[in-house]
Amino acid sequence: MAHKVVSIVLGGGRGTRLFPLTDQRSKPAVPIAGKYRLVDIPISNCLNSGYNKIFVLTQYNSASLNKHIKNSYNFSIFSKGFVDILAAEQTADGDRWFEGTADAVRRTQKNLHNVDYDYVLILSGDQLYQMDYAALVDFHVENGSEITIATIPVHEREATGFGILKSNEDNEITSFIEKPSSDLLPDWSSEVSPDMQKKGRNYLASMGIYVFSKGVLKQILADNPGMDFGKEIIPESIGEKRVLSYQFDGYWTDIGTIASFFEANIGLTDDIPSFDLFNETVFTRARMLPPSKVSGTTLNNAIIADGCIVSGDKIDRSVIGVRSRIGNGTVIKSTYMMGSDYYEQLDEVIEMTTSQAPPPVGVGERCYIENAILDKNCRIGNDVRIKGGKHLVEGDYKTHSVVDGIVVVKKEAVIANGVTI
Ligand code: ADQ
Ligand code: ADP
Repeated sequence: MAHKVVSIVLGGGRGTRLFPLTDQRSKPAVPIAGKYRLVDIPISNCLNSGYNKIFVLTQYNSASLNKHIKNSYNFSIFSKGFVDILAAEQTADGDRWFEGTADAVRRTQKNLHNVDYDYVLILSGDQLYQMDYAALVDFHVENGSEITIATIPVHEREATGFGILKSNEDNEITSFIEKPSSDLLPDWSSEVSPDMQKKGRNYLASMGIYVFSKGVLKQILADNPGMDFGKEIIPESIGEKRVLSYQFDGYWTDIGTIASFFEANIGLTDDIPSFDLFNETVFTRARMLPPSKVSGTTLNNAIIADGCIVSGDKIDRSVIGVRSRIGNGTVIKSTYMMGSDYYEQLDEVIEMTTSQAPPPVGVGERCYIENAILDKNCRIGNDVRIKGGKHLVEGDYKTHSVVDGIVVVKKEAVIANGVTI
């Protein structure tokens, strides 16, 4: 049976861990996989699960996010579906920012009044996975749960970054600790399947995906002043409410840091990728772009989005985003190039390459680029060499940042001919 569900996507706090990608845009608007935005992942999971009443909560609204949502998600008036953005700065009761995930939901609850629902599905905006939420909600209803947390076994080395829990044989969660320090970890391992045990995934982590029954969420948010689900609301509900664990065994990864974001994007180019873009539809804006044109380039595990003009020498284990232009003789390895928002006309490009003007949008001729993320609309001249790695000094520079050895060239950055990073 289809249950009445409203989905709330936690679109992002300050997004500092993804800096500089979040310097000029809100986290949900960060481009992934060459043609999508982060927010398309949870929204697509909702739509593929049959849930089309969706709020996206974000700390600050950006023209880019609004435009994306408005142009991507149009529902027929008969479906009553919507994707609405609720930004912290627009709330009437003061201009206080959302102070945490529970605070964000608490302060947007009034927007739910006009929606017909029995269950609230709360989702994170910075994870890459495909999941049928309808199975999760069915589990919640069939087991008489009040709060259900989607969980996944994780390895010890990751466990300190998650909420870790223990459950009994009826899937009831008996204890929960948010991001335990490593000295506490030994007490928190669980019995997991032999397959997971073999992989060393002995800790049951919260995926930050919650189902609440309507009245339960209302009551908790009224009675518990906690600002965060992970720090206060969830641990304090254990023993008070019926809180169940719904174990997920598919691929799931957190993409809230530059390193994990980079890995997730490059991982898409694997022969057998963990996240399969060819499986369920990931929805996004339908752009009417021409097919990509490639000349003289050796392509190896390359994902090339629409509207690109590529004449480089070699592209290896890389994702090349919409409208990318890559010049003759250029080599690109283990790089996520996000692409551009617009084209320059051919005569403009010729003018730019023959004058002292900044280089045209895209990557010029004879460049070597490795271990990098190139944000949208950057202009990289000819003979530029960018090679990320541990040898580089971490930090934030004018045109780029170095984070975990990955060079992140900033949006709209101009890198002149011959520069080496
Ligand atoms: P974290 O991801 O560290 O842990 P948090 O920083 O609260 O928790 O973020 C959860 C999601 O909400 C993220 O998508 C974030 O961008 C977003 N978010 C944070 N503050 C927000 C705000 N004020 N307004 C809107 N969105 C906001 C959580 C749980 C852990 C669990 C992991 C799984 O607390 O228990 O293990 O998720 O990734
Ligand atoms: P991002 O994708 O990096 O978040 P935005 O979406 O905020 O960036 O801005 C990109 C938008 O700018 C695109 O939707 C595009 O339509 C628009 N745009 C169109 N023409 C130009 C131009 N000449 N220069 C810059 N932006 C342009």
